[in-house]
Amino acid sequence: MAVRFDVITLFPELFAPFQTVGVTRRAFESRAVDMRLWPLRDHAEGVYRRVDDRPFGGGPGMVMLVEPLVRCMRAIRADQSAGGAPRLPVILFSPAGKPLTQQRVQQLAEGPGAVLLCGRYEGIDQRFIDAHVDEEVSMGDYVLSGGELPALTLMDAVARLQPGVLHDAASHEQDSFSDGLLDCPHYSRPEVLSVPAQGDEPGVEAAVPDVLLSGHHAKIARWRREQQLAITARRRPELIDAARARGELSKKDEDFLSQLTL
Ligand code: 4FV
Repeated sequence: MAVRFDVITLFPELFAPFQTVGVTRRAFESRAVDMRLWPLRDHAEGVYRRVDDRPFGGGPGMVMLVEPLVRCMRAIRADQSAGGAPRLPVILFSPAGKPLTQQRVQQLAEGPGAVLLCGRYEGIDQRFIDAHVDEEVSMGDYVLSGGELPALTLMDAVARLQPGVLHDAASHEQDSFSDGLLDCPHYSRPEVLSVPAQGDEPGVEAAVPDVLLSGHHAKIARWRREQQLAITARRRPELIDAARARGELSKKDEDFLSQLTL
């Protein structure tokens, strides 16, 4: 199923790279991801076509106004209906949202899609959020100037999971988080690296782990799994607990973890 994203934004020009660069270009060209941009300014009225105003109660910054957003939503809903698309949920990007996870990305990748609401300024009038927003999603505990980069991030993560977008379909199955763990290290040519130090820059004198050159696929798979477990246990132990709770750790995994020095 194609995944449709209706993107409400004050800066549609920020979305050009998604359509022309990297693997997401393929997702866009194949219509695996159907992105429709809705410039909010088109739905502003009056001489100044205002989309924001000063906050009641005073304080710095501006707040995005309800009425242009309502008019924009009505246009989106009419377009969804006319195109036979379902009424898609509205996602607002905000530091107050639920952190985005690969599990949520995988759900979105199965379609049918969402309306992506890109805020600017201090944020959006709460009355619009209360009436129209189904889900708030955060990219992390920091503050951006707008929701456009979160929208691009989410669409990128969804697009790369679409059939035919990655050269090797198995690639995303080995991603970090695809099995709830962080990814293992990766190596490529040359087998033995000898890059001399230069000035303050250190050299790199290192070989590729022998097991990766062994051609023994079962041993390679085991080594990679143990690398994932070690990296995850040391950097994000809560992900180990979550995988255990889901019953996704084998006895071999548990035996390895029990002897691992953190
Ligand atoms: C954000 C984040 C974020 C806050 C005000 C947009 C900005 C402005 N979105 N994860 N962190 N949003 O900082 O998702 O409207």
